[in-house]
Amino acid sequence: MSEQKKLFFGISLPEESRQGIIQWRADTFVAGTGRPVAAANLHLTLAFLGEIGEEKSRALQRLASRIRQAPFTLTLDDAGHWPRSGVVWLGPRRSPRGLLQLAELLRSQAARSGCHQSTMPFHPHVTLLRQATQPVSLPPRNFSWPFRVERFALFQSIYAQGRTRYSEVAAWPLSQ
Ligand code: 2AM
Repeated sequence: MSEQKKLFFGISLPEESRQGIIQWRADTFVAGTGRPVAAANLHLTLAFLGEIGEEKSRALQRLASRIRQAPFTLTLDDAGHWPRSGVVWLGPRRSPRGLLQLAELLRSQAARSGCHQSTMPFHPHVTLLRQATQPVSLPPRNFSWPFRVERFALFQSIYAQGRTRYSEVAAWPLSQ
């Protein structure tokens, strides 16, 4: 059997937005609120695939390469806390149609290939803090990070020496 890898489709954030966000996070949340996600790991998941083998990964990459969609602007201007999963997140108050279409397509292709998809509605988010299980005081919604999304990627989640990092396996441009 081929080696299994933990994979997901997602969008990475531009370096400038990442730096702005981690500075804002440090200024906004008191130390000990949770475990901060490393700047390089800030991303938005479109479709989680879980542990899959090479053959399924290649089939999903072929399908992803055929997606024809225009770029869109994503504005991170909302924040929230999910106490059960211990996640503090940033997301858009209004999701661009292009983002929802792209996630819907990737999620349905994943489901048809046997990758279980959560029955919960897709809630686009960038995880900022993990293990935040105590009540969190959320900041006023006076922040906004807009950026252009011109590509999406398949990432591998690699856990080594107590750290998780996400490595890009392949990426595709958004262009019609
Ligand atoms: P999270 O940030 O909300 O934890 C890599 O693990 C990425 O896949 C993370 O963005 C994570 O979301 C997401 N992820 C992990 N397990 C998942 C699952 N079972 N369903 C949906 N997304 C998942």
